[in-house]
Amino acid sequence: MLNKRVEEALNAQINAEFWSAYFYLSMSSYLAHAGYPGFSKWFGVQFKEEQDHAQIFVNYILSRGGKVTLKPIAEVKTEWTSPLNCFEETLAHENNVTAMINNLYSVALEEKDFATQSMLKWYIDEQVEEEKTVQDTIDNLRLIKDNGFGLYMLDKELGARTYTAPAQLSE
Ligand code: OFO
Repeated sequence: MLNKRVEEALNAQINAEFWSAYFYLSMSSYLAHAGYPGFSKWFGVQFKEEQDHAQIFVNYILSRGGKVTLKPIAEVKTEWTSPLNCFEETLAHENNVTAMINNLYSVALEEKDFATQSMLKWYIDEQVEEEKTVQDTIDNLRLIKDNGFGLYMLDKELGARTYTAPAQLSE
């Protein structure tokens, strides 16, 4: 049976993951409208991954006999100033998500919930990867600045990103 405090923290994280999905769908839409199909596609994949993150938490709560409680998803912004601005805000957001996952892990530690600690390890590793990819893209965009050809090439490169379902959801 799932500890109540852990259950509450996991439910809060489901809401945060759906907010992330909503945030990235909004960025994807902004970038498509601004004429960057590749960056838009990259954020479209991000949108799907965030829904997966939420789904994995839902499945996990249910597998432990817990109750899933879905709360309203807060509004997201719809305007940015450039692809760089989008990636900078993405990094700031992912830093916050990392802090939330770390906090969740602390709750599981305090409550001696070893199964939750074990499942959270995947998220901890995932955050390292997310932050690195976004930081690398920010570095590239800062080098390129307003160079049209550079932006065109990076847009093409990031547009090659494809979605793969995580192992936990692929059966
Ligand atoms: Fe769910 O990792 Fe990004 O937010």
